[in-house]
Amino acid sequence: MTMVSGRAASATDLKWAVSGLEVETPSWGYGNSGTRFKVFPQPGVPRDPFEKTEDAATVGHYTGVAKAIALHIPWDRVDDFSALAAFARERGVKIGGINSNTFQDEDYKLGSLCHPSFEVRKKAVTHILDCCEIARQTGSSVVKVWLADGTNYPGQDDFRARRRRLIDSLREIHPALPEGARLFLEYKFYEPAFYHTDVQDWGQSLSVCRQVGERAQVCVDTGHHAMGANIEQIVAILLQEGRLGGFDLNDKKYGDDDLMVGSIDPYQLFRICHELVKANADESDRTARSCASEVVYMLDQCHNIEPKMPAVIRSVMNLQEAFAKALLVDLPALRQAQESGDVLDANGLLKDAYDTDVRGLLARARAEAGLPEDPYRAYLASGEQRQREETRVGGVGAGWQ
Ligand code: AFD
Ligand code: MN
Repeated sequence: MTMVSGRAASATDLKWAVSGLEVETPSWGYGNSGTRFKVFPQPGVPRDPFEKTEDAATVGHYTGVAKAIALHIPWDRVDDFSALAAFARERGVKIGGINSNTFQDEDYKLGSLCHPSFEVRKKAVTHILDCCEIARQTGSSVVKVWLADGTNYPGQDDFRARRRRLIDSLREIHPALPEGARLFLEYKFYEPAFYHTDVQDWGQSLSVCRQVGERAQVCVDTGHHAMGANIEQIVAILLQEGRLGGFDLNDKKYGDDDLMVGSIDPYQLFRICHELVKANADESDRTARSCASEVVYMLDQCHNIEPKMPAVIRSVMNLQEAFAKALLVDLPALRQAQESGDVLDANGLLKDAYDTDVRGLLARARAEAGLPEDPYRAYLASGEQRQREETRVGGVGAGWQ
């Protein structure tokens, strides 16, 4: 039995994980995906952004918390983005972050915003300015920049020249953000560049964001770190700096595997959620508290061999479980144990919360909110998967094009 401030934990303690948390699901998580070796197409996948939005709405219906779909441009380009946003709203979904794509055009072979050629940099800046305009039309509050930019060989280009180009390019984009919107700069340890990546870690992203402007923040993709990186420590520092914009959530065993969040290392996911819950409750650190309250939680996963919809629903539930456990940490007792140097008690308080099986409490909280107690099983029992596979016949399943 987990005690929270001297009493047994209840569904109320973790209610936020069922009716406060907001999760964005990625449009590309519903389409066909794979690795450089093979894409295994699946029956029933959406064929356009409208059908992707329908899938996102279904996930929102079953989970109650995933009521936004993140778009990827040009994969999700439509003639009228305002119409797509209206279509989404009619189904209880909003358009989330607009993810730019400066990594698939032939011109971007040697980079985009960091490219040696002014013309190529201009093309990339124009694309991201277009993403800012799309965000304005959809009412999105995030424009996301992830750069594949880097080099494959020592001597190929100059590190400082590339960073200068990046900062100058982003300084052109920052003023074009819609009112109230933010620019997320996402880092990645390596791949597709193999010698260096221009925005490789949290420090590089943070230092560039600081030079670009107040609305530039860091996006932490949980699969984008060197082995053994302490991600929860990175999260705590970015919160303290007021520059944690959001997460691209997934899990990994070795690389940028884009596996279901919480499926490989749920204890790490819990420790990350604990930093967010702690910051949200920290009266002594207004910057971290304010930053934590505006963090965007987006799944950035690819379901290459498993059926897409159940995988997305399962992922949302994994995140809810991690947050539910984090909400059970007895923070006053933890702070007291930390301040008194009681190592084992402090660790025990965290581990007790993590070891709590919260599935029953979550089921109760969902029932009280009028939601299926087990969204994953409810979806499987609904027959919706078969219906998708029977009705979505013909056309071309969406993918990375
Ligand atoms: C790829 C990149 C990165 C980015 C995502 C969407 O590694 O995670 O956020 O595509 O553009 O997964
Ligand atoms: Mn990502």
